[in-house]
Amino acid sequence: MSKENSNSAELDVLIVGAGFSGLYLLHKLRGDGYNVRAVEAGPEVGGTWFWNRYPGARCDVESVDYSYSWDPEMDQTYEWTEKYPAQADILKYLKAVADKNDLRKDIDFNTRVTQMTWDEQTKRWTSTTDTGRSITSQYVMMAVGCLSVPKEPSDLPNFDRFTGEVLRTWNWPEDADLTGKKVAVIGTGSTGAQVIPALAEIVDSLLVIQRTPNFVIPTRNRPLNDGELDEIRADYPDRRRRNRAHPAGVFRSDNPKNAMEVDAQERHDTFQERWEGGGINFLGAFADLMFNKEANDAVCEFVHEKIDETVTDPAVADLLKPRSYPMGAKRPVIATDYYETFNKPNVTLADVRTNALATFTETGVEFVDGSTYDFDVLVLATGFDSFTGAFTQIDITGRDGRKLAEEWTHQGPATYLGLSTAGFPNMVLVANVGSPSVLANMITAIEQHVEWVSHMLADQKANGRTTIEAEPIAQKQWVETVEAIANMTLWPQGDSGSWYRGANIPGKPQLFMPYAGGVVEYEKAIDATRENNYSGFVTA
Ligand code: FAD
Ligand code: N01
Repeated sequence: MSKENSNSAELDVLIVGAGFSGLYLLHKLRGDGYNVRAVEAGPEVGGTWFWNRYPGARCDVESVDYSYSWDPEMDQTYEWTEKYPAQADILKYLKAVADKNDLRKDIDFNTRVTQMTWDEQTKRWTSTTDTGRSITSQYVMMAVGCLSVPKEPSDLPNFDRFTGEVLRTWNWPEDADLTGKKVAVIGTGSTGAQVIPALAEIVDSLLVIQRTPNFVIPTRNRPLNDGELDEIRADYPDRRRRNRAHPAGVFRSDNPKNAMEVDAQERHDTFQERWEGGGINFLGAFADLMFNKEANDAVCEFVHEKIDETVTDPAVADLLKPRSYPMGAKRPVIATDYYETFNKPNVTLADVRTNALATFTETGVEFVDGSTYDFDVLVLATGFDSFTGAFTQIDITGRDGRKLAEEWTHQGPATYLGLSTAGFPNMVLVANVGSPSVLANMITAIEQHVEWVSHMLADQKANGRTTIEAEPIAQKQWVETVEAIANMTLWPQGDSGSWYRGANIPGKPQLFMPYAGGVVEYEKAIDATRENNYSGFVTA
């Protein structure tokens, strides 16, 4: 049972993070009867959807699917208003979940875990926070997020010289008003492609600093029609089942045909139809788009054609065309009016591959050709230290003094089934490296993990066991499996600088981090190990 005073606590389970993962863990494990608490660095629940408040922020999974499946009552009553939810709508939903289930009383907000140490004698973790708390627990659940630590702007030349305002998309001030200002945005990934069109509507001038162009598919967001939500509600249980049965964790009407088996006209018509429909369904146009280079070349050509059709200045259109990697090797971007934005008279594209950014100045930037741009506000949409960042920023000491940050910074992350890492007993990773996570509808991936954890903890208790940890050999094989599956696809190919493999951070070890086999195969793997008395884990 728990003992607690203001500066210390003794728990069965400590959860780090109160986004989708942490909230469900808290609800589920509390319901299972454990003495459990969560700590959250931010002042509110929501994780990603609390921090990323930039104009235009929106999810690319449909709202009715980007929500928990474990509360049928909420499925029947929650009023989603748009096909794809905006950041504020998802945050509102998560606040409603927290309130309905009275989760806040077991969350310490504005509290960052800075250190975690395993004690081999007591078989418990001691976690220390930046508020001076010391929390011991038998298990720690790392619900810290794959995309929760921003990339530092240290690779921007003389960045510190700029004296204007700097805004970061991952922690956007609620009161920021850029109306009528001269603004520059660095970054044209999923975040950049959402914030750029939104800002272009209100600012005086917008300089878009692009390094690697992306394939940007139109979202085609719209309000939910009258009666549409009722139809979905009538079908919700089946809809949830279909989502769980699709490798992407969300049902997509995938075309079973291969792109190169049909003639050029059918290929084009299929791409066109999917383009008009918008969203990630575009990726289901043909079965082999991520497996066959020729098929991928065809879809790249189609998107290039769309860029030419949309962007009036041919030189700008040319710079917007990705050429150095297959579509999908970098996370495809879903956004509204992205290419159209470059026709606006107040928008200028600066491509730093053809004209490098030489230096920041006090008032803006200078490029190698000597041209300069001044602006009042710089927006950083430069991405994240993905997967490992939230782990390596905590001083985690496992058995025999092993330091997780040292191991993962030099060798890269290693896990068994994306759930556990050898040398760090009773530390569970949630929807992060080594599991489908970002290659799926993340809510499905999160629910798989939380359910598995709930069973695992019950089994440990029933078997009188106190520790569980990845076996080194099983871990090595899983890392190789994750890499091998990725290598069967076009995901790891080309010069994309993708955060999927750490290539966006200078010096970060490069290996493909998410499991690309899909949530269905993944669920079979994690269920199999459980049914096999936790094969691949050392339990005691
Ligand atoms: P997070 O939401 O990242 O929450 C982790 C929490 O842990 C954070 O609040 C953080 O403050 C906290 N934390 C981290 N370290 C510590 C520490 N040491 N101490 C205390 N607290 C800590 N996924 C999709 O499936 N579809 C989408 O359309 C989609 N859109 C996205 C858009 C953006 C802008 C971003 C950044 C991500 C998007 N994702 C999307 C991925 C998204 O991160 C997941 O879908 C999901 O929200 C992750 O939930 P989580 O709880 O695992 O992690
Ligand atoms: O980050 P990114 P993001 N000089 O890493 C550029 C999810 N998400 O925040 O490609 C110049 O993709 C960098 O250039 P390059 C989604 O999973 C989803 O946009 O490295 N440029 C790139 O253009 C997504 O994939 C939604 O050459 C520099 C950009 O910054 C993930 O979050 C919305 C630079 C970073 O792009 C991350 O997306 C938003 C430098 N020194 C996010 N450093 C949905 O709609 C970096 N860049 C679902």
